[in-house]
Amino acid sequence: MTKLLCPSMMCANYGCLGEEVRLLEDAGADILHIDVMDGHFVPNFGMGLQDIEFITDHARIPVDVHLMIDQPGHYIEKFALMGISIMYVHLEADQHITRTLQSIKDHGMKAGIAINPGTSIEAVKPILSLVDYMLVMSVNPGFAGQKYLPFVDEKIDGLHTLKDKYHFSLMLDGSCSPERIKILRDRGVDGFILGTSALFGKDRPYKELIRELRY
Ligand code: S6P
Ligand code: MG
Repeated sequence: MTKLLCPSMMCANYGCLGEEVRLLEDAGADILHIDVMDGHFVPNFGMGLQDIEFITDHARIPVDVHLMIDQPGHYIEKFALMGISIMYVHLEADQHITRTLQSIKDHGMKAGIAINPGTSIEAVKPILSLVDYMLVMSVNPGFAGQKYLPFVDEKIDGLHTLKDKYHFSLMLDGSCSPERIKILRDRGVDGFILGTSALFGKDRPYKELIRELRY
């Protein structure tokens, strides 16, 4: 299976967001990744509903939202109406995670669960049968441009062994450099969120960078 390459739109140039979407699609990106932060679950803000709507209006490829907010279940209907394909909620941010995951599916979206670097496999295992996409954070959520936390590798190996039983795609978010993508693809990661480590701020065309990341 080819890996999923998902540009993180919080790293894009907001001055020409429509053009950025077009260039990323032309470059062969698979899914546009939108980080949503409430200044409470994580110490940062962004992106707003109007930004998300702008992107879903312009995009021809699937768009996901990564909700780094408390009580993400309150926004399911809104995101479904906007045409979001995958809704990631943080295990640590929701008191009723199974209800939220089921409701995401009932609204026609794919259910994604995100876990912080310090959250264990044991904590997420009971709900894996409800999950379509499992997003492992390899940096503390909230900011781009951070250093990879190497202890997360062990969790990736553990989740890899559970993929066949529970049928989810294993995704990685945080400091996904070209070198790391190569190594972790062979260790069972299906998709990578591309930020400043692999794609943005490189002064090279997205098309070229994404072509190189395919191999
Ligand atoms: C971080 C957020 C991510 C970042 C991405 C940045 O909280 O969820 O999606 O935008 O990880 O990538 P990089 O390569 O700059 O670390
Ligand atoms: Mg993210």
